[in-house]
Amino acid sequence: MPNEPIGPGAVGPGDPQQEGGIATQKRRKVARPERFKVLLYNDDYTPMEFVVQILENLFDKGPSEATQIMLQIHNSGLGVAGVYVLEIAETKIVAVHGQAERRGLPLRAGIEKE
Ligand code: TYC
Repeated sequence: MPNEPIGPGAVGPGDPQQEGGIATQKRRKVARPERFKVLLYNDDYTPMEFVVQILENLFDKGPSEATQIMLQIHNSGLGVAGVYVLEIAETKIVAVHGQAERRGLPLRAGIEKE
């Protein structure tokens, strides 16, 4: 039902749709876009400082949160760097791999539906 009135109850006095000439607002169902976790994986060669930098620069984490996430990855094998709509998540992964490869580091990122 695309054009349900927003307010409760039937059209009547006080209903925005009855207020002649005033733009009325309709409820529209907008699908919430699916979101995806960007994961970082542990390895034995990437320096901890590099992972913290990636988390700060690409995933907008502060220094303390970036360090926590890096340690979580180091200790458990993987961690969530951020959650994004698909196109942004994919772009972040390309950026992680690009920066790691430029430094000759094996750091890998992946994606998982939230
Ligand atoms: N395990 C790495 C080390 O000991 C650190 C590291 C953390 C690497 C997180 C990758 O995603 C990673 N230098």
